[in-house]
Amino acid sequence: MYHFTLYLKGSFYIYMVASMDEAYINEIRKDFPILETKVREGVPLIYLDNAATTQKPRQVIDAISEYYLKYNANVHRGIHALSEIASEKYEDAHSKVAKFLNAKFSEIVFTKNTTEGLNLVAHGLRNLLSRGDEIVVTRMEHHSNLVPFQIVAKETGAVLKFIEMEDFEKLDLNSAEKVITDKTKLVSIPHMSNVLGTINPVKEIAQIAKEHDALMLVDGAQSVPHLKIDFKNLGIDFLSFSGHKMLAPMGIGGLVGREEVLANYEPLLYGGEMIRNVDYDIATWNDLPWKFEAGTPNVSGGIGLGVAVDYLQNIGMDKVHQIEYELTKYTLDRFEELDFVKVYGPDAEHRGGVVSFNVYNDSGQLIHPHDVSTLLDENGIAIRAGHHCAQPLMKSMHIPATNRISFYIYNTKAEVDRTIEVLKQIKDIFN
Ligand code: C6P
Repeated sequence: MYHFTLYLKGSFYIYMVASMDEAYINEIRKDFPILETKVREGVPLIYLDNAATTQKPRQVIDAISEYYLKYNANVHRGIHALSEIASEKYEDAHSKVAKFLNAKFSEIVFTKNTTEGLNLVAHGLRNLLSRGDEIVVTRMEHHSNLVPFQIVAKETGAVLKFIEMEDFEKLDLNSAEKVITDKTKLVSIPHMSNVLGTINPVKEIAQIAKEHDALMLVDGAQSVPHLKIDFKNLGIDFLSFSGHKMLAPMGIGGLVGREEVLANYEPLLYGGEMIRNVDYDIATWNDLPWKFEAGTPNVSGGIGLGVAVDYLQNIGMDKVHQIEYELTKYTLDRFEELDFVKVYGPDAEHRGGVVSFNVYNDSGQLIHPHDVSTLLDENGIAIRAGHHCAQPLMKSMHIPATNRISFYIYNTKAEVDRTIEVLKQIKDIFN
């Protein structure tokens, strides 16, 4: 609760409040056995690659083990005790996610990941598009929210349009007003950029989309794990996210879809589980959400996602955001002191816990992010370096790649300090 320090007078109280939060983070860290890892002899792990995937708490790992140790069975098929327990727990997980995001049970489709959810929407869009119709995305897309729409546009003769950015920091709302028109059938934006960290004005853009009767999809890969989300209140039609970026295992995620839209939407996959009645020549579809979950689902993953949601709700999403905000603000302030580091994206108030940056030597030459991340790794520090699956954004910024630090609930300011210490050494090596 560092921000309380603003209202308290006297350094003693400031110290007390600050150390309370440190103790709180240390308690959280105890739930993540992997954080005790020594990357190599005497080198502890500093994990700052959470936008790629987060670590998993013991509670989630235990829930997955429990499923396989005690009640492994297929769901919605067997009339036997194990299948009943598995089905109940799997459905419970849908209920937990629905509550977490303020959506209805029928609106929660479990998918493999964000990418699958985005593809599901793109696939169904084929039925709604005619030649000359338009799909609108942004200039800051992850490939997963771009390539599926490139393909659909090519197949249907639709046109792909882009909301422009201002100073590579935020979306330009004037541009959104211009490119979203009555020809637009779908608008899809990232809630939070995985490169710039920018938190985008979803509600405002959804309102523009609505004025033109366009569907609104949000790529929530980087927001659902970090922000309090109210699906209903956002006024959107679809929201896609990944479990593995929010403490859950890999291979599970969700697409939230407005019930009225999902009811008439085309599934991505056909087969078992998603049907109601099948004849040799025709079939009808199951109720929501099962119409979109063809085949045997990832039952243990779904249950793990439910437990991850419990874990986050115990902390509280406001608190999650606060922890990340403090770390991000601290990092941006410390980077400001360093003349050899260039940071991309907006200030801490307008971004989530993602900080992309580049490092330059004393002659002003870029030290390639792959070299930086390799040397950080030698010191046990895991960050991501590269184009972050956003090649068009990198090209428009005229940079080959960036380094990226990304935070979650278990990171500390001491980890940021250590990273900066090593970055200074790296700069000296490249002089
Ligand atoms: N970004 C990163 O390191 P999947 O792979 O389906 O779980 O998530 C795809 C995805 C979609 N949109 C955004 C904004 C994302 O950040 C990601 C995943 C990871 O930035 C892996 S490339």
